[in-house]
Amino acid sequence: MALQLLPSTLSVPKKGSSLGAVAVKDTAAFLGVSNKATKKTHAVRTQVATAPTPVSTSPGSTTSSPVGKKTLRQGVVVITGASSGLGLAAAKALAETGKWHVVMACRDFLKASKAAKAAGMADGSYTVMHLDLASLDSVRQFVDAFRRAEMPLDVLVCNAAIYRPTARKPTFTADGVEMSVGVNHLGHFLLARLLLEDLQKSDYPSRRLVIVGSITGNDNTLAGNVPPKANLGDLRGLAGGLTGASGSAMIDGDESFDGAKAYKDSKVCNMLTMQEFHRRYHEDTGITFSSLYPGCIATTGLFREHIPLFRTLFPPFQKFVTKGFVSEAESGKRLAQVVGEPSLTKSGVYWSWNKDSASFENQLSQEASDPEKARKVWELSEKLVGLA
Ligand code: NDP
Ligand code: PMR
Repeated sequence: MALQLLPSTLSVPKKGSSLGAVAVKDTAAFLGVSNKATKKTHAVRTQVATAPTPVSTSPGSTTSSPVGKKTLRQGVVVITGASSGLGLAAAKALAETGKWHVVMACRDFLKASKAAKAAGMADGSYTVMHLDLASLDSVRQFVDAFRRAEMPLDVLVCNAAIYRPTARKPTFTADGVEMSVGVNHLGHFLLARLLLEDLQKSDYPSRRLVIVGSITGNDNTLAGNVPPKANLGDLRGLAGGLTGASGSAMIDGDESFDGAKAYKDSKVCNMLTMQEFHRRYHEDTGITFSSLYPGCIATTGLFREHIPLFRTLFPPFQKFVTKGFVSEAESGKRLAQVVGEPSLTKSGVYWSWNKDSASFENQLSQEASDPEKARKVWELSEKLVGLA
């Protein structure tokens, strides 16, 4: 684990406990890159870390032009799972604008660093920080490390996911919860709940929490009707902790494990969580809560566990038959819009794009928009991550 490889090399400024109400372990995996501020209009603080790549930059919270006129400072966006696919493409698209400093929150530190470099992201436009969503301790450590790095938080993107379509048996997170729901939903749920207070503190004009959803969790579409269909049932499995050992590893309580369904169920949880955040916090905080279906990015690492034949046929099938295919670069631009476009500030929306790549507010399926289910998922999730 990156945390075991890197902690002694770290030198992140420590802050008082005022920033965090949550008890966390004093371990952080923070590594910086580059040291050059690029845009005159963005005040950028430079911070030196005694890590293998020694220097990182982070945006300051105040800005003013030489004539004293206020200008928009560089925003800070945290993207989970930015080491490949959609997350990496969005990180690149945002960093390239010069308007965003991207915190790549990744489980494999070296992979993320290499991916950023290979993608041509400029030194100083991003920071890689360790986050393993399969461990609630790691989530809390990430929050602690992020706070000690003294960057503002303007936008959080919950993007990381795993998909285990061929798994016949469940695997489990460090906390003993079925892996797909543990990583895709519960890890993000804790992360978003903890970082909400940081989003609230931000002085950025449009603060956002984006949770990536998917068409395959929506059975009001053809794609969402491909078996196995998402179905959370009465949530009895989630209530039982998804431990598998003493009960079910599936949210609906089904005794038999289905990796593809577990993924789709987790996506329903993602979309329900976004809406519940909206209902609970939008009015009081002004934060925009949104989800999206970025299109079918059939070439990403998400399908790494699928059978080879699927991986060969899936991209042409999506390109030429369903015509739902999008490139990683295009999907990255879409997610970047949800992060920063002034026209996409509406809260509670599940964004999609039409064939001309124009965004529109999409309809969620009945289950993925059921407020009662969203409330129950929220309350059960709180218990499972130790917030209630
Ligand atoms: P990728 O596999 O390319 O990216 C997933 C990312 O999540 C990787 O960076 C991966 O890290 C990271 N990740 C996995 N497990 C963990 C963990 N335990 N802790 C931290 N990070 C983790 O897939 P995509 O880019 O396709 O998926 C991104 C999002 O897009 C997901 O939410 C997915 O549900 C959604 N989506 C994808 C679609 C598609 O067609 N591909 C369609 C609709 C939605 P690592 O690099 O180390 O493996
Ligand atoms: Mg699907 C318009 C039709 C459409 C779209 C947009 C998708 C997207 N898919 C469509 C149709 C079909 N798919 C049809 C008709 C079939 C039966 C042949 C089909 C099959 C299929 C499989 C086996 N599709 C898949 C799989 C997967 O394993 C992928 C999945 O469910 O991953 C969870 C998948 C997907 N199809 C999509 C998208 C976006 C996916 C990946 C999804 C995701 O991350 O949610």
